[in-house]
Amino acid sequence: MHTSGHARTNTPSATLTLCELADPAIPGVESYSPFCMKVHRALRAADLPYTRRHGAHPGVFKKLNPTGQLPVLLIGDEPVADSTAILRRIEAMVPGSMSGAGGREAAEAWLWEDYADSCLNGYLVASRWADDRNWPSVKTAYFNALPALIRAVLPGRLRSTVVGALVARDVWRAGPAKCWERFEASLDQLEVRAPREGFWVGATVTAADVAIFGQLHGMRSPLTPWQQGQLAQRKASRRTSTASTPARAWRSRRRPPAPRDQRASGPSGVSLSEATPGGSPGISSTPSGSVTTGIARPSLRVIRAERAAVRG
Ligand SMILES: N[C@@H](CCC(=O)N[C@@H](CS)C(=O)NCC(=O)O)C(=O)O
Repeated sequence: MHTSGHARTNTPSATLTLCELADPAIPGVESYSPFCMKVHRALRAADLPYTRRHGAHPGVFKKLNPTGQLPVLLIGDEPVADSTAILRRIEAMVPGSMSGAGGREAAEAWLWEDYADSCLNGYLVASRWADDRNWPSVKTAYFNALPALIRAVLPGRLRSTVVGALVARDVWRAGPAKCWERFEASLDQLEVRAPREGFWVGATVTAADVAIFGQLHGMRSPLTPWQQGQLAQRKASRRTSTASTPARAWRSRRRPPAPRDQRASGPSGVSLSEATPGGSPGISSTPSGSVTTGIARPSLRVIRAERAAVRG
């Protein structure tokens, strides 16, 4: 039964298959790819059941996407590449699921989505590929399965290319200290921008929530402990009671069942409400404390009390 409250049109009779990289087997992290994670959450927000297809590297799906990138969503046999295009198709299948109430709200949602995919993604890529503190664990996680000879050469080469691109994008040009200073300033601004009620741009989940979540949550993995710590600090500062919150109401109203293969694989059985509900995707804390992802809205009353205390 459809429970999300969105009016479905053009719902595909075709099956949906998400082509992606391996599941890292970390609870609540379906993928190390922030773009794949974003699509997981978008499909779940829209109540669209899907199955997963994994490849060892993005090139495995090159026939489906000539740019060689993931994710690709197969709608029946039709490949839809690029997370933004996929979210647009989800919106077409389930109107309102990604664009909210439309008009200005939709415009805001897609602008924030672009901000997450470009600006926040720069920090995520820098944290994994450029930051010397994280590179050893990233290298192990990404490349350990390769034959020794390839492992000795490929990671370093790829790293130089990725860091070069980060410099060209001005993410890493002024060096690590400046990059992480800007990152912290961005987190401060996002936290101030977080709405007191509802979701990032309105009363329902939009593309903004899933996109911001994908990038910030991608920095909460053990691969990037310092960045994880930065996010956790904010989470801790807003941790609250288990009182009923909009997020909890949303969860009971809208949580879609996990796809069959996800239930089987375990680690992705985390509810979307941990991922996207309003307030601050990726910044504010979960009210229950039982959730590792910390995105659900805390009690507004407690936040206000905390803020008042800080100001005092
Ligand atoms: N704009 C694309 C970006 C996707 C992307 O960067 N995917 C990465 C995995 S996180 C990838 O496939 N990288 C391989 C490559 O760029 O060759 C989207 O939104 O889907």
